[in-house]
Amino acid sequence: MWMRALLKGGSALVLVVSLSGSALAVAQPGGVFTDDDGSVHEANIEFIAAKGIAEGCNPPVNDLFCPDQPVTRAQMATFLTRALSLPLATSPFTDTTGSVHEASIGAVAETGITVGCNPPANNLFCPDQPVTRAQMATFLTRALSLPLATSPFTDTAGSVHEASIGAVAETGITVGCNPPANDLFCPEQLVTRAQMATFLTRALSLPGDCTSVNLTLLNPDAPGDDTANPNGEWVQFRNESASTAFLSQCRVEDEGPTHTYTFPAGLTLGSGAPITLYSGCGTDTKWALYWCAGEVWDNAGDTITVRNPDGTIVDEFSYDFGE
Ligand SMILES: [Ca+2]
Ligand SMILES: [Ca+2]
Ligand SMILES: [Ca+2]
Ligand SMILES: [Ca+2]
Repeated sequence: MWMRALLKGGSALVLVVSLSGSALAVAQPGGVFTDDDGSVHEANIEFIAAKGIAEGCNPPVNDLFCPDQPVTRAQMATFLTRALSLPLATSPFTDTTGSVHEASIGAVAETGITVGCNPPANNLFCPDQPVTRAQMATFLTRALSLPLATSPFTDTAGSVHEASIGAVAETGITVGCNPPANDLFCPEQLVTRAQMATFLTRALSLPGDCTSVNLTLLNPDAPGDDTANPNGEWVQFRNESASTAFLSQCRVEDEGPTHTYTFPAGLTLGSGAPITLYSGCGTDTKWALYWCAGEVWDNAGDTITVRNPDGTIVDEFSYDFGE
């Protein structure tokens, strides 16, 4: 008997496990890495690799993931930058010059995910320091704008990361370190690359919150024939809040749910930042998304609705330009 384990919302080519009782009942290697075969994290490791978030640890072959290696702060910056499609930026720190992770470190600094490792000066990032589980909780809470929460664990009282640990527990990104009781978080334990893969996979499957996202500009009439130039029509949104918004799975509708665009997993929008949704096809960037639907917005009149993943309307605009 064969079972294909599918990732929720992810790629189908993830993990194939033999459940037969025969001598051939060895776990079949799946995906591109061989050193994660059979790991409880394998599906998530192969998922983030397929998404381009993580690469192997033995370039240029890259058939190994080194799942048990701890994640450094510099690597964490790159994982988060790729997972959330953050714009690369100049690093404000003095100890990251020349690092291959420098622009990603700049990105997580720019978005407020990290503030440095030597408060109050915070001119250092400590790129080679490993990330603890407590620090990971804070990075993810800031990256996803999660609401702070009371920690359900007994070993996190008094930690500066306590409310962030509560936040990642509340959302199901983490479930504790001592199953099945899971009343401990092990805040000082180092995050392994395998665990990071699982945290990121769970984070990317979280629905976003677009409450702070408003429709700000609209161009329903493309230059020339709209059906031949769908990228000439577009709508622009802006994050009106003071913090980064996590837009995963929010929807844009054209006069009802039949024409629906869903924001990609992991999409964030910085405070005050705009993002433009074009009706035609193209490659998404930080500032531009492509619906690839042909003409969407009727020139004479139409309604644009923005919904949270749970269906609630967060913004709606109708126009009527007459004949
Ligand atoms: Ca594998
Ligand atoms: Ca149009
Ligand atoms: Ca036109
Ligand atoms: Ca329409």
